[in-house]
Amino acid sequence: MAKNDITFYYFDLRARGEISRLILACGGKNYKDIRFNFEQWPEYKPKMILGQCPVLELENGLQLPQSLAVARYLARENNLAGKNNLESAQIDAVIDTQLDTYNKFLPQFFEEDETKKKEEMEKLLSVNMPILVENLQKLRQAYSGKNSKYFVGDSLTWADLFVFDSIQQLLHGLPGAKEKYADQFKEYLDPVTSDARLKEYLKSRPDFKVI
Ligand SMILES: N[C@@H](CCC(=O)N[C@@H](CS)C(=O)NCC(=O)O)C(=O)O
Repeated sequence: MAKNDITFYYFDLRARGEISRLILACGGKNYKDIRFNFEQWPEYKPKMILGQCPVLELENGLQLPQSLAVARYLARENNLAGKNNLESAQIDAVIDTQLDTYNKFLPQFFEEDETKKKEEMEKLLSVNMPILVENLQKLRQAYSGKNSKYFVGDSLTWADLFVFDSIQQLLHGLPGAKEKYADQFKEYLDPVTSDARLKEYLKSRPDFKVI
């Protein structure tokens, strides 16, 4: 590994970090993938610009926080952010639509009130997931190129990677989601799973730890 590689810091989880790892894998560039557990976090926290992670540290030491700012930067650097301004906006619309559900899902892992958590998870399954299915279909129909298997235009973008990652997390972490929705999301997962640039990373990445 070259001395001046960029460095990506995040917990040894997928959660808010995996989208950037997927983009980096797709781009094929070397980077240091620094993963830590909750016990090790106090050692890293003071070194992170906002005391939070994920953080991308560039070759010159500059730190970028905020998972989506990092992912968007990496997507642009790796030609996964659309061919023009309009495609970039369509990609953002897909991602924000996915976030409407994902941002309700992620905090449940920190919810200590088990009754509340169960209620929220049930609501996600029966109310938010059907809306997500419908909204993703609408956007895909409107933005995908003719005969394209991708969300926007005719090539893989970080919208495909984001939906792939977020759906995998939901199918894994939301009780009942796999049984109910796996078939409906298959067409969004397949183009990513079969992308040659990602095969090695998807085969070798750590398995789920909670999410
Ligand atoms: N809006 C931020 C949220 C970052 C965030 O909440 N990070 C959590 C992990 S997912 C964290 O650093 N927690 C440890 C802490 O705040 O000490 C982003 O999207 O990156």
